Amino acid sequence: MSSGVLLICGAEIARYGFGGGHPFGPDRHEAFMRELHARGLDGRVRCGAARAATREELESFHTAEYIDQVRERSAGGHAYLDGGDTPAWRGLFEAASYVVGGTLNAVDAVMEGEVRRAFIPIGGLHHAARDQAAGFCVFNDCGVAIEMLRRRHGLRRIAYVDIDAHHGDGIFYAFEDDPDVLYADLHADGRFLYPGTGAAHETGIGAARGTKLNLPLPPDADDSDFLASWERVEAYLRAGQPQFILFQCGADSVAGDPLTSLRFSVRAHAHAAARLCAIADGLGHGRVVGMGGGGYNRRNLAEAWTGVVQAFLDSE
Ligand code: V1S
Ligand code: ZN
Repeated sequence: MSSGVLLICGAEIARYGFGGGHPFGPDRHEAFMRELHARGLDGRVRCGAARAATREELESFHTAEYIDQVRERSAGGHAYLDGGDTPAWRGLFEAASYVVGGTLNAVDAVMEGEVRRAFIPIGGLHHAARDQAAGFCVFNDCGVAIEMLRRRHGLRRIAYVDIDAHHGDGIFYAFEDDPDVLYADLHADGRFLYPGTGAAHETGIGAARGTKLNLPLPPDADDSDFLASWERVEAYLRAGQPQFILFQCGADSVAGDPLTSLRFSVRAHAHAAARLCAIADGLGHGRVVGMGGGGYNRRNLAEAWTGVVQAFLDSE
């Protein structure tokens, strides 16, 4: 078994974001990289650049019509891809394709045994649907990763774990009827926060009925609420025995985020990362890929995500 942690970073993914004071600004990558350097962790990880996802890879999750629409609107600029959260700009199609390619690089490196863990800060774009942009998310890198883990790497049971403050609706509804996609999501109760979904009774449909774990929290939930729900995530994963764990570790669940009112400390993110590594190791494969997700307070995202990378390194 190989060791080491791969970090996908660089200008290709840093460009993904929106200017003009939008919360998902392109400065988020730099905020994270500075903290990684300040903690001396940049020299302890292997760094890799992202590549652009191919059309075929994008089509594993998204519809051809939607991909064309993103290309056209982003070439034209100046329009929203959704109801007002996700502005199009010239170059957005390419930037969004690099985020997907970066997550696929991370997944491929883990599957090829080069590393056991990998992290991509500008990834985890969990709101994009197969045919629609939503909530700052153009292409759903997590969804493409799940599809490619199956098609390219032949895996069947894949776990998606999400502690971003917002419910991961793009993933949840895309795989709602698939019992082999394990889904565990801690988020602020949808009655109080976008996208309004992810109630506890949403456990999957059809063959997957009763197999998904949505854990909505009160809008001001703190670390003790997090830990109580997290116990259920661990039990769920141990019972489900996934062959790969994707971890969307949005830092907007940390106290002080301008978009949400959850009050986790950054210790929650490090704890979740450490426990996921222990679970993956216990299952005999050790495969964990972290994706940064949301987080709009720059200090918080820098501390939460470096905490995740530190936990990945400590688990080696
Ligand atoms: N929550 C929240 C939120 N805040 C904003 C927002 C704030 C300032 C801006 F200049 C632009 C947008 N939008 C929202 C949400 C979408 C949140 C997406 C989170 C993404 C993630 O962290 O989970 C993963 C990367 N959208 C809404 O609440 C919808 C509106 C209802 C309000 C905002 N207007 C702009 C569109 C409609
Ligand atoms: Zn979020």
